[in-house]
Amino acid sequence: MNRPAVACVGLGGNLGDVAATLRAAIAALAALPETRLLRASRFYRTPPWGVEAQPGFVNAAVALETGLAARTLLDGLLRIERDSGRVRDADDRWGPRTLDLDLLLYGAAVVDEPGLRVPHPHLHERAFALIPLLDVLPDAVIPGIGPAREALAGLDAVVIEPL
Ligand code: PH2
Ligand code: MG
Ligand code: MG
Repeated sequence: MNRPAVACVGLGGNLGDVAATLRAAIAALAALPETRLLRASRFYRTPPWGVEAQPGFVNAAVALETGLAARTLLDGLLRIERDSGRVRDADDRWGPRTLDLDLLLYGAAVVDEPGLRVPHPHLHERAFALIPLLDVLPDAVIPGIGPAREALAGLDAVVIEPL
């Protein structure tokens, strides 16, 4: 086992029974090898970001302690998305989806490889990701950016409330 890292995963979706999908996804994340669920955030109703003409989302985040390398963890996230019925080819970028799992943070690591960018490149500009992240890691720091709390304070106010 590698030295464990604290990783944060953002969860979201806007098709189907999203709360049930997110609960099942959190159980699947907790069942990944070498991985322990540290905390799960509340579930939030969030306005669509990026492409606005689509249904509202439910978003959440978890903190995991994991011995998996970032790439192996990402493979696990993609497998859980597929198992939930997500068909990536049918998705538009930023369009509607049943389940989206994004690796937001992997300890203090900065990774920029094909298919794997950590911290998530849009994390600091998305209240729907920062608010659940702060539930699970109130002192989260985004490498190269700064405290997550400060990133959130710099964003336009949007209405994001727990379910
Ligand atoms: N995900 C997107 C695009 N827009 N908006 C909200 N509110 N929540 C999301 O999870 C989301 C989004 C692409 O992954
Ligand atoms: Mg996403
Ligand atoms: Mg994604």
